[in-house]
Amino acid sequence: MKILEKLSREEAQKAVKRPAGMQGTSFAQLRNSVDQIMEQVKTRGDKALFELTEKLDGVAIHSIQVHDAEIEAAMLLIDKDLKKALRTAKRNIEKFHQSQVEEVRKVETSSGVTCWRESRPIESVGLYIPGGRAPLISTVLMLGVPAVLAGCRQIILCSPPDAHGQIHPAILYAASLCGIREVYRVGGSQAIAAMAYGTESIPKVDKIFGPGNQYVTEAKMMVQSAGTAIDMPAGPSEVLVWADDQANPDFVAADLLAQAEHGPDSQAVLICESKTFAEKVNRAVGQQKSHLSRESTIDAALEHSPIVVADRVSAIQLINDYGPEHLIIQRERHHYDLSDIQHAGSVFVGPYSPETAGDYASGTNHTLPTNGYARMHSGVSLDSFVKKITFQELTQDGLKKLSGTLQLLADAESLDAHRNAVDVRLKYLDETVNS
Ligand code: HSO
Ligand code: ZN
Repeated sequence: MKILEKLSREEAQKAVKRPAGMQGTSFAQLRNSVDQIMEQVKTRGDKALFELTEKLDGVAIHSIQVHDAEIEAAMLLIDKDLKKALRTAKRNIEKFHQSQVEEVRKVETSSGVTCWRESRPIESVGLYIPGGRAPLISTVLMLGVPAVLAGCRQIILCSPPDAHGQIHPAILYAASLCGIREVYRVGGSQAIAAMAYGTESIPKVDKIFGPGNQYVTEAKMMVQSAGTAIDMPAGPSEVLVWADDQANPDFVAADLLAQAEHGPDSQAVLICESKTFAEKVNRAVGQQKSHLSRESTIDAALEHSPIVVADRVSAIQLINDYGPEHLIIQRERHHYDLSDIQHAGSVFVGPYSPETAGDYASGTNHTLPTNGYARMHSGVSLDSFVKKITFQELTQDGLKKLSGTLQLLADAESLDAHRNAVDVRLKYLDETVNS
């Protein structure tokens, strides 16, 4: 990794600039083909899904929904230790997300005026789980667990079929562990279209969750502007490790590599205190990498992943300017203050908190804002699956006391029907109390 020293704030920002995604004509082409796919699914439903799956995934499927018998069969294919690991992960994720349930707090804002807020589940949600080289089994839990805890009435899952028309058995197992039985073998932007518009087989949902490639992301952006909610705009995964000279270079290198294996467009940035430490990490990266299977992906990712040598003040500035999806702090306790961290998706504190823990099983959610969106977005949580309704109740006295304020504001906005809604009540109270 390239080591950069003595950078100004602007130079540092430039050094960690995320690799540009698709632009110009290739982006226009992508948008155009997603647009066509969406239109086909919208107008021709299941028929289009069968055709597109054959054309794009290269497999002729006979049914879109995965049958119960297939789910049962998948159970038998999973190793018992993997089942146990998934159950452990699920338990921790459940515990942490359960703790996010907010109790209802009634607040008397002024005498006789009570306001409160209650959560209600989003009725129907669609979870998208990418297939491909690495089946994201853990993402099933990260989305399924909070959806079930929130009480969503309908939870469906779409994932692309493999060359035999099957969904990876571990994905099916994880889904059924969460209690999700409605699984569809459809992937790509056609899956997003199906969940947004509904087809004969796939119900239309209110909100779509889950990661995916550029086609999936573009489709999610399109349905969002047409009225279906989405979790967040997804981009390539990223990590920023902030280390001091006392950190273990092997740990730091391992965390950078774990991120880099996600994809050639991933980014793994290190901020440290000295060139000597940076060089140690570079050596450790080289050593560990040679034992890893995705060496070429890692190499591609590390191409745009620098090591920035910076003091504490500049480091904090750069972290907050960048807004990393994952921030790992490998510094002695007196070398950082968590309240300085303003923008990050999820923070891993101390040498024994690798991102891998949060990716799989510590309990936090791994669906996080990328691409600097941590500056204004949160990761997926229980809140992502509910919406909140506000309530209020005013007593006779409460309304009387607030009436002057209401009347004045209604007058100021020249909305006399608003004022009237207060006046008729005051008049009624006056007449009944005085009679
Ligand atoms: N690091 C990814 C999540 C993940 N890692 C899934 C492994 N499996 C985005 O937070
Ligand atoms: Zn990961």
